[in-house]
Amino acid sequence: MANTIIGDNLANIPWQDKPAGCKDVCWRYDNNPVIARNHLPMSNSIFNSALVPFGDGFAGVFRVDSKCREAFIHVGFSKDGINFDISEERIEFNCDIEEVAPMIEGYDPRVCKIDDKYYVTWCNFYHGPTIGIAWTTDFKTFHQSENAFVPCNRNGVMFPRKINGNFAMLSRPSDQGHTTFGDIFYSESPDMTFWGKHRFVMGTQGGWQSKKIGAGPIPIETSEGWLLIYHGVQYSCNGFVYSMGAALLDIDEPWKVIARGKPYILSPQRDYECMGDVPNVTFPCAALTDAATGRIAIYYGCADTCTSIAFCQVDELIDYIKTNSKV
Ligand code: BMA
Repeated sequence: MANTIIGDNLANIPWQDKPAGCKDVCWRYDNNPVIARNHLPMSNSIFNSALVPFGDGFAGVFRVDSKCREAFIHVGFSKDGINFDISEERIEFNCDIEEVAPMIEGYDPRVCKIDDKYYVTWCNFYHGPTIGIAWTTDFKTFHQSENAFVPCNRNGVMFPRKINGNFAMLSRPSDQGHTTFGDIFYSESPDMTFWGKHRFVMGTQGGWQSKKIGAGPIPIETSEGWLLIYHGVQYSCNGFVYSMGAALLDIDEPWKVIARGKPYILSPQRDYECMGDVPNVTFPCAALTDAATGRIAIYYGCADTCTSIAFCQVDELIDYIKTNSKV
């Protein structure tokens, strides 16, 4: 089969077939959102969250903004990837590094399994936003490491295996505020502490991705390269609009872009994507994949308020990127 996912099978991936007559490459779960803003009594909103297969179900890290409007990361579990049991308490990271330990804020987590560890990366605060890192094996105890970069940086997204013998991460240098610029960069580390070999991957283009871009889910290894789903931002008279796009990166040198879809794959169009605390935001942070069928389920935050799922098929998505590519 052409255009295949290189990875595990996931028979229990949440899935709905593309609706008859749908002409889009990516389609929404018809019972979105799957996590409501008031899922927890203390939550103002739950969005931009990440999920991985764990045991016979799923585990994840969730961005929960409280009714005090403070953002932290909470752990959660799901049997089916659709119904969630999320902790009311934020994760207390074990950290013996005095300068890193105080958790002032944490948001937009990703989770990446490498060998027997699940690495969580998130937007941490250390004199500005930067990339926090922790690992767990059981989603009970989380060990926090050094922050990856000096501030300001957001959207740290790890690759699911070492590249050239090193851990690898995408990130997006930013500023203290609601950054009006942003390109995706690549870095490597031999030990998850010292990061270097920084490479430019890709920058803004026209239209929906003209203001800034940032990596979304953990890149998906395919026969055609790393499949990167990312967010792109346009500045309109109503403020920022966050859509989703996709690109293919070279397997051995992932800073080299093989193909990049010029049109978006999903943009804020439904009421739950257009109305909320920050209108017009679709922000992908995780993707489940099934190598056997080529199915992909994307988890994305909606309007900085709730969490939804969209589906696509790997071969169709890769064809779409290649046919509509502008590198
Ligand atoms: C970014 C982050 C995201 C958020 C997005 C849209 O800068 O704060 O958490 O979803 O803006 O508000």
